[in-house]
Amino acid sequence: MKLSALFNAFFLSVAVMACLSATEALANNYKSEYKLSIVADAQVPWGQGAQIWADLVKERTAGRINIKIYPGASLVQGEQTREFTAIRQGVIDMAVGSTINWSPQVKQLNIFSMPFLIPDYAAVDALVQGEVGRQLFSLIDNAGVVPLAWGENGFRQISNAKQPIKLPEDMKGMKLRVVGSPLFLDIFTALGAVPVQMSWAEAQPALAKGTVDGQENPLSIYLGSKLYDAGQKYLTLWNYVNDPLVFVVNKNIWNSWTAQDREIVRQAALDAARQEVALARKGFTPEDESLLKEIVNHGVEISALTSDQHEAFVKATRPVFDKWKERIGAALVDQALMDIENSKK
Ligand code: X2X
Repeated sequence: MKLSALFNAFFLSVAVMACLSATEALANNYKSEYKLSIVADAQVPWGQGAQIWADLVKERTAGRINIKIYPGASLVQGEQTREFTAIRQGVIDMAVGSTINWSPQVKQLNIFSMPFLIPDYAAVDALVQGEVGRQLFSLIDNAGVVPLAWGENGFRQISNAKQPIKLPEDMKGMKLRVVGSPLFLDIFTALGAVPVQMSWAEAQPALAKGTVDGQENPLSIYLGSKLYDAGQKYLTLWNYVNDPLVFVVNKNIWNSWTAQDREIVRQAALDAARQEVALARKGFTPEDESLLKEIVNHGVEISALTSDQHEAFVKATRPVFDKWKERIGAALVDQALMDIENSKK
């Protein structure tokens, strides 16, 4: 063999070895499956958005990152207010999570559950895409979880099996299921109802059995979970809080990926989130009421509030707003109020 051929063979084998070690590094660092948690069921927009993210990532990484979705908060045995801690600790690799469920750990996330703070979609967008969203992402990041994109569960509307709710007195003594997040106890206690904390997994059978009278959730969840079949025949559209979702990755998992793959996962989260928000709003807007009509067709009585009725709810929950403004941080709440005001212009 000529010397040059020998050199070529040598360089080739070094190159092959380098390639192999890169593949091995990938094989060693990358898991065969990444567990992605959602609290909702798979078929609602929240679950569809998670699936879109998983599919985009798989396609764009040529299968290097393979994500499996675990609905119903099953990775934390249904205990949805433990989800954030489980992501931080690495029990969960990734999630599309509700700000409500993570607010016990990151108290500023309660801002979206401030009663009657957020009037419409323009206001939601102004908050999550603006300074408030940036500050919340940096708090989530400081808590050890990498936030990538904002999605949406939706405006939460109240349903019950007893009677139409148009004023606070209509819910007096009503047993209403709420998520295990303290702000919700305060809101419904102030309104004269009896809030009962339980997970979403427990809530669905409890509603069907009539152990509780009502619940509050976005219409996509109401419809997706067929709550009209669980006796929830009265629905009030009051837009009292909005429930954004956050697409996140555990920090160690994030750091285990190459820079190129991180960028792919981030971009896929942004793309999936945009589609998810559109799905969550579809059929429930003044331009397209198709899903609202579908709910009516199931024999549900829908109430919208007059401005006086709306005011009665705002007034009754004002002390709760003031108390939680201090807890969340007055500066952040004032920033939100300013951004919402500007979104009206
Ligand atoms: O538990 C709920 O109500 C749900 C599914 O909307 C959340 O996870 C916040």
